[in-house]
Amino acid sequence: MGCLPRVACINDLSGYGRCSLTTALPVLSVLGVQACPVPTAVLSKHTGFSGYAFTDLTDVLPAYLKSWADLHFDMIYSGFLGAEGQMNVVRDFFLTQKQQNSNCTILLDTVMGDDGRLYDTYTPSLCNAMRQLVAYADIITPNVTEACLLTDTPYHGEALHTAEAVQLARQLAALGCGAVVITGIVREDMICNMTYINGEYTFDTVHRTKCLFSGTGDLFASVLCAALARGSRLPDAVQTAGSFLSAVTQHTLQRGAPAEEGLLFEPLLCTLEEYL
Ligand code: PXL
Repeated sequence: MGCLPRVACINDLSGYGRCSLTTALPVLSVLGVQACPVPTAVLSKHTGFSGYAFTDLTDVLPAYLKSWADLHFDMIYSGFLGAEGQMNVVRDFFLTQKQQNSNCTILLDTVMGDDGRLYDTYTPSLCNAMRQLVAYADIITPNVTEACLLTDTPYHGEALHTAEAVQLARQLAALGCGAVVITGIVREDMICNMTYINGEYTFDTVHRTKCLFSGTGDLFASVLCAALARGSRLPDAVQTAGSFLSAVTQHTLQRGAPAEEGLLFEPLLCTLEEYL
């Protein structure tokens, strides 16, 4: 009684560049959700910048998560993994939390790449580890690039016909997750996020800006996570995330910020609750 929704956030800490934990923590906090970070790697700046320093925290994770065995989380939100060896410890954490609380929702943001390319530190075996984790998730949020990677589908851009998107979602669901949200499907001047649950799908459509900002997927998944932790249904949480992202993207463009700075979400954080 009296507790806030509590979420374990498995993700990297990038000191510069808005992404991963530096996005997830403020978004969850501003919506009144307790965010508990599990850092998978520490980077001086995200991998889109040159010359970043990278420390893999695989060796830190077993003791870190073991010490959390007596804690209960309403959700686990997992994103960027530092190395293939993190897969087993993350999977075991999913399983122990589910055992303690079958209502614990596991949101797996299958972070691997964007715009047809893998992120710098992602190897084929790390992608394979991500594919295996999908079976333990309630909800996954791949972008089009990641949906293609996970299903071994040739990538031909972010524009997908409905039939192609449904086919991808069906194949992703067959990997063993509960629900699939394919993000960033391009339709002319619109962006669609598709929610697929038990063979049923809905598209949420928002205005598209042509500029690609780094960390967009992380902001989407973080808002989605916070809305779900606050009790929203999945299609409503997708709508909340899509609308907020659209507002933040337009704000960022208006300010003329360079794309590598990512989305300038800070000035709009205080409005996020209005999107629920
Ligand atoms: O936005 C995804 C992401 C997360 N974490 C790190 C990254 C990226 C994308 O470049 O480099 C470290």
